[in-house]
Amino acid sequence: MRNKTTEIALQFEIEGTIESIAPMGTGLINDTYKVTTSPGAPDYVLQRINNAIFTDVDLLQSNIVAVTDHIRAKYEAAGTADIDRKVLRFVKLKGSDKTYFEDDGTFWRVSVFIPDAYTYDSVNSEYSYYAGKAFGNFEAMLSDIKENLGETIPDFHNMELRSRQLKQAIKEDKAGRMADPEVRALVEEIAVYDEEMCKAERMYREGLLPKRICHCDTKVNNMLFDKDGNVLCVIDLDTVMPSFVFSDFGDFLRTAGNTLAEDDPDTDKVEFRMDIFKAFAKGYIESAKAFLTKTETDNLPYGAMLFPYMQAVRFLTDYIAGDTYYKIKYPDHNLVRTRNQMALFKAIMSHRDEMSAYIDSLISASN
Ligand code: GN1
Ligand code: MG
Repeated sequence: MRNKTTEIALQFEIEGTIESIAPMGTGLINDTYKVTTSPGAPDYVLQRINNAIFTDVDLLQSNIVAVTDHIRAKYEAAGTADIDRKVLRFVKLKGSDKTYFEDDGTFWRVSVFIPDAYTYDSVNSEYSYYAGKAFGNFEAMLSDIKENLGETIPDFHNMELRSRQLKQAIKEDKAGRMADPEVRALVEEIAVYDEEMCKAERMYREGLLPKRICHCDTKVNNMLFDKDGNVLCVIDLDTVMPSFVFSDFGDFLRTAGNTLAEDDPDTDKVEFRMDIFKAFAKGYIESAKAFLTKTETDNLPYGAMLFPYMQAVRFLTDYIAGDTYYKIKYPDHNLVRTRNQMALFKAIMSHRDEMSAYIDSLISASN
């Protein structure tokens, strides 16, 4: 008897015959499988979309198709080589234009697997420079997209909302975790920076800060490199939506700039790697400077601080609410993640002036 994932993969217009389907990836949200087919046919990536989080799968897939079609058209117009390695391709259902399959309340999609491509959980400064160029370029390519992209998770990176959600979780205390003095201490510490960290939303309301199409999940492992370290493409496009440029700048540095993984409990060893910051900022500004405003570049150091802070708020909210959002491997996982991200936030904050001086030097060198 065929198993479930095979049944589902067969709903899509895939080539060849399926030889095996095995779990892959380390995402905290969706479930991902590699579909290996017979020699000669491409392999595929099958994903179960977490529709508790992405509640509008139709909007999600139409965003992704709009983005990948737009990027593909740009590469075609530029005569770029190897386009199928530089932008994802989502496969349609048999006999339909749809790129997702619904099965009894679960939602699935398939994209073509890009062979000989690598993801990394940490990178050196050389790779960070390429990553900066790639994410700046991704935003630049999407700056003239005609389709109106919707917010696949409304207010995803809105710090004011994340802060309200934490307050709500504290009030409800569903898992009874507010009794823990450490949790209360973390809540107090987070509150100290709340107003300052919410400044992007205020600047937006005052008309000082634009929203642009951003990737919004620029974790270092959401980028594919070839064997020589060249960036092939950006993956995990679920959260591509209008946001502040801080999203992409900050989330890359949150993951690549940390000396530890985001859930490493040894938080005394958390440091912020300024070599990674400098290389990434240089690459990013080189490819994004044509559209970045002065307010945006002046606030990039704030963006670097905002993301570990926001992530700490989100992890702690989930811990207090009883671990309903992020996949966890042990009971305190979200608490450990919170500690780690707060340590990183403070480490980044201590480099604030140095970051600003470096960004200023990049901008003046490019004028
Ligand atoms: C989630 O799906 P994944 O693991 O790449 C999350 C990000 C967080 C990240 C923390 C839709 O990303 O926002 O930064 O975990 N994605 C969503 O590791 O919430
Ligand atoms: Mg991911």
